[in-house]
Amino acid sequence: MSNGTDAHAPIPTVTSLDEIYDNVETISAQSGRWNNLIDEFEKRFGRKPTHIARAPGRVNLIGEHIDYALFGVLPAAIERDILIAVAPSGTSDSADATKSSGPIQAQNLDERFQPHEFTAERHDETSEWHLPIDKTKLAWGSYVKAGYFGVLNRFFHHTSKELERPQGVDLLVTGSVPSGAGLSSSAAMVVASTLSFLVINDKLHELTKGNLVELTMENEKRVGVNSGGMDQAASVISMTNEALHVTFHPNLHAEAIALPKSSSPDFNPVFVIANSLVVSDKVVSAKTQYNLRVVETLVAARVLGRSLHVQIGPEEKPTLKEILDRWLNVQHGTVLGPDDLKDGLIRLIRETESLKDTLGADDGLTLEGLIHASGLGPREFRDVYLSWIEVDATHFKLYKRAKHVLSEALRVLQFRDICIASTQAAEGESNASADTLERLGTLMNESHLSCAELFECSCPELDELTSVARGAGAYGSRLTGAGWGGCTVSLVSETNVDSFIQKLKEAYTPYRAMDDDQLREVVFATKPGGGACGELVI
Ligand code: NG1
Ligand code: MG
Repeated sequence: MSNGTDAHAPIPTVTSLDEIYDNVETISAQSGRWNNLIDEFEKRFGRKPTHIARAPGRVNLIGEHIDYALFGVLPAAIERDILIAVAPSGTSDSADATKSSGPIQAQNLDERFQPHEFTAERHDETSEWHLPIDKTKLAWGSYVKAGYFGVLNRFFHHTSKELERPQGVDLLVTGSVPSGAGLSSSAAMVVASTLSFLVINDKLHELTKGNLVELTMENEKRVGVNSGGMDQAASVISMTNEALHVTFHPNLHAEAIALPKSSSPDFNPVFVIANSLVVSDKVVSAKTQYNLRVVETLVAARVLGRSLHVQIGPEEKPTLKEILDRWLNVQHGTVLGPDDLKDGLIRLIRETESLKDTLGADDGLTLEGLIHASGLGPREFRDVYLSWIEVDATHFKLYKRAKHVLSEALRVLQFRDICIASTQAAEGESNASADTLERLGTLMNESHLSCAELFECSCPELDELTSVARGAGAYGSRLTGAGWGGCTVSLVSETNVDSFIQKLKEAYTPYRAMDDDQLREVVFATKPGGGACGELVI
């Protein structure tokens, strides 16, 4: 494991303006963007920013919708990112330090995104901060607020009379991660905004990278999606040129995985991202899509566990990973090694098959059936599974969801094995062959099929685009991120990248009328980039 992925390592500081100017020579390709942001900040706020926080988006190579079941995933940061220029704006004397924070003025370089101005109020008795976020609408300012709220409640939540007042902050955002595209613009926003408030309030040094991942996970949930921690981990910890195997249970852990390479471009793998141009608005559709899947996979875990005589307390809602560990009698807190985990998954998939009817088979269980299968009373069931999250469904498909999660968790480990073996075989120098690419590609294709048929998180356009991609020479192609729209990721040999992109343009109708610049915005090859705290990539 490289040091940079150590979740306990301290966070290097956000780039200060001095560092930016010191590094201006190496900023090269990105320098226009950074300098423009600094100039615009000065125009709008009358002084230079003191810092720039940067957080990248990510592509998930494999492991979809399993992070919230606490199984490991394999994302990589991409070069596209969110930059936030910040400076303290001081506190106004008239405001009462014990009652409200300094004012936040948030602006976005993209004119479609309106400025937001807000302050947070402190509750008199509990001393908790109050900063309402509208969960029914998708607003970029919500992500800024979510970052702020987390920092306030972690660092400014004390009952002592000597209350420290959070700084007012002016901030200006610019982003190159497309939103609603499964490339995690939301996590990049939350990570960058959390970093901004930490640095201005001089709290950055109090956190490790792992703390930052946990804090940003909590922050993002406040916007309304009960997501796992893949995106935040990838955005914070990723290392240039490596994918990240992130595991969540029993602890957050990140392992850098070198991707296979070959000296022959014919076998050198390149991951190409293609946007289906269907925008997936996860916050708005959470009740019938993302959050519903969270509930389905949790109830599936209970029903499966119960049938396998696993101990589950009435008020608990263990995830599928926790059920697997208990079923295998893994000691609390012990990390199950990859080989034992694979064996366990294979056995649990078999059990799931044999419990197909109990789990609602293909059509799913009604709410009544679901409550019955859980072994809980209606009231207890609602308290444990439905009181904290809003969902809307007539049927709950436990069998299909559990089968997807367990088989996808297995594919992640198989993908990881292939990457590691291809590096080890050549004593550190990866020697990818056609066979390596075929095996990785097959896992990606299987992942897509499972997302489409079992997890039902694809859409006709994603199915079409992945199938067009296979026809255009990809070894494998799958949706990436939550799905229901957004992007695909395809594995293509370096030799074929240009012809692959050309073929997609001809075959996928929404691309046909595009000129080269427009096409480059929606279809692009990517190599793993550095995370917000991995290395300084500017
Ligand atoms: P996207 O839609 O790419 O942001 C979401 C979740 C992830 C993960 C994937 C599905 C958020 C912030 N992230 O990713 O945690 O569950 O879906 O694998 O919602
Ligand atoms: Mg997101």
